[in-house]
Amino acid sequence: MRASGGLHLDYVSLAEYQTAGWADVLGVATFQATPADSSGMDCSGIPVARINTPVLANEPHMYEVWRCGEAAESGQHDRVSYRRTPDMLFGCITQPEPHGGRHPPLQEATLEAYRQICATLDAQNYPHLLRVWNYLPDINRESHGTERYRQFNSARLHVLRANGRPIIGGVPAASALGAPRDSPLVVYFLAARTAPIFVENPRQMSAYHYPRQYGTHRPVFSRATLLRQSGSFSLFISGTASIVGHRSVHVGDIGAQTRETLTNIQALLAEANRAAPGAAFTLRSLACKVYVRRPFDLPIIQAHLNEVLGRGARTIFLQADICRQDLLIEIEAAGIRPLAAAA
Ligand code: 3EB
Repeated sequence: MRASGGLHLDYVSLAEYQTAGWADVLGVATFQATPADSSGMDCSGIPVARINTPVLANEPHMYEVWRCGEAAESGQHDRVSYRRTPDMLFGCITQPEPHGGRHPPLQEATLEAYRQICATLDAQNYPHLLRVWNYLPDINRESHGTERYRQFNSARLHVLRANGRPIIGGVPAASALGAPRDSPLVVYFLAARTAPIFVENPRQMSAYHYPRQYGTHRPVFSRATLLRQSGSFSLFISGTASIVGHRSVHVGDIGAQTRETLTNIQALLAEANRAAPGAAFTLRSLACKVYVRRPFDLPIIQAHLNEVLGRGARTIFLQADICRQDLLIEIEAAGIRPLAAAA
């Protein structure tokens, strides 16, 4: 996915990763990382978010590589490793859960991670969070009387509000998935100096308005964000699932959940195309990351996706728990379209 001079995204295998050029890489996320990978900064100064989710269907180790098409500069702000261009910053933080503290351990880790992210953005002057990826160990487990995903939501909302950032409306696109027990919390993100357009899905209630039954602290994310920059439109679609309104639908039916998820993404694409005239985002122009709760569902999921996306699609499949127990699949996506197409 390459737009002249602008941002682009590739999913590559270990072999491709090892032979790739580095000059314009902004940041990397690795899935089921090899033991040789280390989180934080790798030897070439590129920030690497190391996530322990098993890779399904693709090669065993996959690399999500964000390139910026220009020279970039690396840095470290406390625990946040980052790399930046004049317009954009990629950062990542790995935060183990502390022993002790006023709040449950995952909540403490999330408070710390988001404080560090906000401090980095303030110090480097990239005010606009575009996209945040959150990987929470054991996301569905209850502890201290609440589900760990809710502990995360409480901390995320708290820090963003305390930092003077919006908690409804102008909030980043996001994903929040499970990681294996005993993994650290890993958060990586893209931020910009230009504000994005915030896109909601007419088929779904905005997550920041969800009723309290999903937790007293609402999930702070937009369904998608759209950035016009460096000759292209970049579209970041949040983790999207089989939710209509605020309810999970097709409980227990992986085929129907997959179709509903794709219908939701289609609805978001229609909204994005209204906001970005001429960009003509289509399902086939996206790079997709598919989170699968139960590996044995993969053949059904792939059959549906092949129909809609075509076989050549840039798609990776990861085993991960979804933040609601009744959801079996979640799909996130990114698309980059040259502005020239907007003529
Ligand atoms: C949903 O639509 C499914 O808490 O950051 C998707 C994307 C979901 C992001 C988050 C949660 C998050 O509510 C879950």
